[in-house]
Amino acid sequence: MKKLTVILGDQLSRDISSLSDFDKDNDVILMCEVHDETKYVKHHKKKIAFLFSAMRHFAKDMKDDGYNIHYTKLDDADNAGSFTGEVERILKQYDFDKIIVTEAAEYRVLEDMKKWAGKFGVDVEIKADDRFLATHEEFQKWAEGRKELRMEFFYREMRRKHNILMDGDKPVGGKWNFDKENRKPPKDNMAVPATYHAQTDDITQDVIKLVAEKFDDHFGDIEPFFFAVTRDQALYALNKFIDERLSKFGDFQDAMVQGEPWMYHSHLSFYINCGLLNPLEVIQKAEKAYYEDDAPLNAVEGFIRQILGWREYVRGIYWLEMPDYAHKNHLHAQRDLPWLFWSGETKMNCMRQCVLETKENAYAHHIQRLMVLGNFALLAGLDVKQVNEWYLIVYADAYEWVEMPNVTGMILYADGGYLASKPYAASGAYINRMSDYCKNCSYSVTKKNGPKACPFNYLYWDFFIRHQDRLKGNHRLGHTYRTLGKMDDEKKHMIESDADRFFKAMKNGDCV
Ligand code: FAD
Ligand code: DLZ
Ligand code: SF4
Repeated sequence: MKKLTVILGDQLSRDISSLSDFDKDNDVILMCEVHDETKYVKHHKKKIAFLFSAMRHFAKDMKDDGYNIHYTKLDDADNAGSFTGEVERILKQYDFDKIIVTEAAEYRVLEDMKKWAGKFGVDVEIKADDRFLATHEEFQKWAEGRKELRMEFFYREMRRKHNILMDGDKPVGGKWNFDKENRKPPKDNMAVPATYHAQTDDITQDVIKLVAEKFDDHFGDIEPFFFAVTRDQALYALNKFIDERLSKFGDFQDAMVQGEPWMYHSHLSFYINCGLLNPLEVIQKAEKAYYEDDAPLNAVEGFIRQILGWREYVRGIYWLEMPDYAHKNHLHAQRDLPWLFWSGETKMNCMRQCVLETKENAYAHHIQRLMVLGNFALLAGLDVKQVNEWYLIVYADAYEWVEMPNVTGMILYADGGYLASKPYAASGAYINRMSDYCKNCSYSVTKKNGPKACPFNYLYWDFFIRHQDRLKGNHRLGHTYRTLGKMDDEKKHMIESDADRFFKAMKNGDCV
């Protein structure tokens, strides 16, 4: 039997399920760079270059190991431009008895795959993606009958299932979660170790040239290019994180410092999401660092929770709720995404820093995504689809399955509280506490009203006034609405008129 194995750009793992029965003497692997994937949103230039280079390196390594690989480059003359088109083209060249593929991580692509058998009249086997640590069925079963899904409880199940940081059936250290010890504000003159910068080789240089030519009108800087593009390099990046930054990951998980885009985060999401690193190996490396006294429990547990908990949880929600999830807009947010999200031209220093770092690196860490950019999108009532598209474009780790629940559920509360128990709304005081951005800002974080006041201060209250009908009943917002209830009408009027002035200026294209 001759089989065709299709490997997508985020399936760059040698132990991917689609390769488990591969017969080197008979079978063929298809990998392809296709316009449909590069254009369905206008991805950041660095994101395309990263994936193409990682794909080309993966294909080369596999070829060197004797796999028969059919690799289509983007500018190949007969490139059909889509996964389906490329499968059709190769089926015309060889006789295959069967197509094997690991399920696509995105709904859109999986729907296409499901049509291949009918369209081509060939047996198609779509295998589960066992790189994820919870199966679809497990997540469904866990979610069944629950009105609200909460990550913390799911995470405990995952800890038990994979025996991570467990002492028999109890969590190591006596607690499941050490966040009380985490999330310290930044210190002055922090000496954050540099992130890994890989050397570029000829393959990467070719790709950089291609992307600069073909995707000139896409957002983002292509150079300097520093991502790991091979498994060895990604492993090096993982080891560097474990050795140099993991021990402080918990303490400074929420801290933001001007000029320090990477902080003590791992910068591994790109590699995990495209398959160069396996999530379980990353978790086990971190766990080992704890047992060998190389990192404290608050850091290791906090880090592991992000991968074993949040990453699996958002994927579970995506597959449980798609395709309806893509149309959620509980708060009827409809304001157009302002140009400042692309240009970084704003007087709000926190927003400027986060947008410009995103443009340069195709990366911003979680708190920048959540509590600065996301907080602004929530408070300003930005259109859910436009915000989703922006996040899918700008980050090198962005795929819909992980991006959408974080945007629709976590930052915009557009699913009405299915993923998060309350909106992650914050005033300027939070950003001031967790960063040094405010001291370089044109606005004053301590001022509550007027043109010099930090916009987050009045936009915060304007948001809760605007949405009282929907949010007042939320028991986690009791304190917020009690404070609002004590506010006199004059104060509320000042808040609303400041917000109105701000939104009008933003719509006008003024630098706000
Ligand atoms: P670390 O802080 O070092 O965390 C370790 C790992 O945990 C990450 O590499 C990632 O695999 C995982 N992780 C952490 N938080 C989350 C989370 N909320 N959801 C899923 N996985 C998580 N992550 C993506 O991988 N792709 C996205 O498109 C994406 N979009 C996001 C959009 C918004 C609005 C928000 C608030 C978060 C988003 N995240 C996304 C989650 C998180 O911000 C990134 O995973 C993280 O910033 C990546 O950097 P890191 O590898 O240094 O992460
Ligand atoms: C993100 C992306 C881009 C930009 N280009 C390609 C590509 O040309 N070929 C490919 O195989 N994958 C690409 N990807 C990743 C895919 O979008 C990703 O594999 C699917 O969306 C997963 O469902
Ligand atoms: Fe951001 Fe407000 Fe601080 Fe300026 S004052 S950096 S707008 S939080």
